[in-house]
Amino acid sequence: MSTEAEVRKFYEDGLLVIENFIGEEEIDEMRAECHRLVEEMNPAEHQTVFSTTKQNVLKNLGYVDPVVMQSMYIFKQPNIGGEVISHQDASYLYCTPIKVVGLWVALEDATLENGCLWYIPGSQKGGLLGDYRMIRNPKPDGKACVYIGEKPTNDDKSFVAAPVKKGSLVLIDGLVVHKSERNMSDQSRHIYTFHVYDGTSTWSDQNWIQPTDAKTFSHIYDIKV
Ligand SMILES: O=C(O)CCC(=O)C(=O)O
Repeated sequence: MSTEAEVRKFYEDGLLVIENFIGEEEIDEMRAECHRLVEEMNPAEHQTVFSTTKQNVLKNLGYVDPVVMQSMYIFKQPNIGGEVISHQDASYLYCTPIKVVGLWVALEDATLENGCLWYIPGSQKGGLLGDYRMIRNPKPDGKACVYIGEKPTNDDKSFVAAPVKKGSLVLIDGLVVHKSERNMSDQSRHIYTFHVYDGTSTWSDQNWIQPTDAKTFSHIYDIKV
């Protein structure tokens, strides 16, 4: 993200596509690394393997102390890759004030057929809809997490597709409503995503994910590359 126009567009829409964010070599490395992790994985030993310091994207969004609290490799396999229902990331990754962003990197082309992202432009401006949140269950009734607030409903017609080319970065505001459809095609849709909050906000101790001694959250500006 290099121009003010891009920053403005992100604030306006809640989602921004930055093409050619990573190149073929990095894509191949990430795919190989993710496949290795899946084969050999001991989750306690791994933190995110991807660093964004090169393009300092988060500085341009005004993040003072960007903290990575989770990362995911999503395979969305041909014909069987499931849908991700519409949601706001802040329902799951809550902090006050809410300052959360997802950095979603396409490791393959993401198309209408293989389950690209869809989002409601500007929906981030409405705040956390219904104050809907998933929290750690305060009751000892066997469920790890429960939902509080009112589950929002979204009009399917308001969603806009965001198909992108391999190597693109998609910035997703923690409050923008987004989803992805099932992969009904013969092409996989591999992506790597990680979520960041600003360490100047207070991470909710009700969130399902918490830093532990064994696995602390990563402060991006402290990562040595
Ligand atoms: O890639 C997808 O299918 C959904 C990803 C998503 O919802 C997210 O990264 O917040």
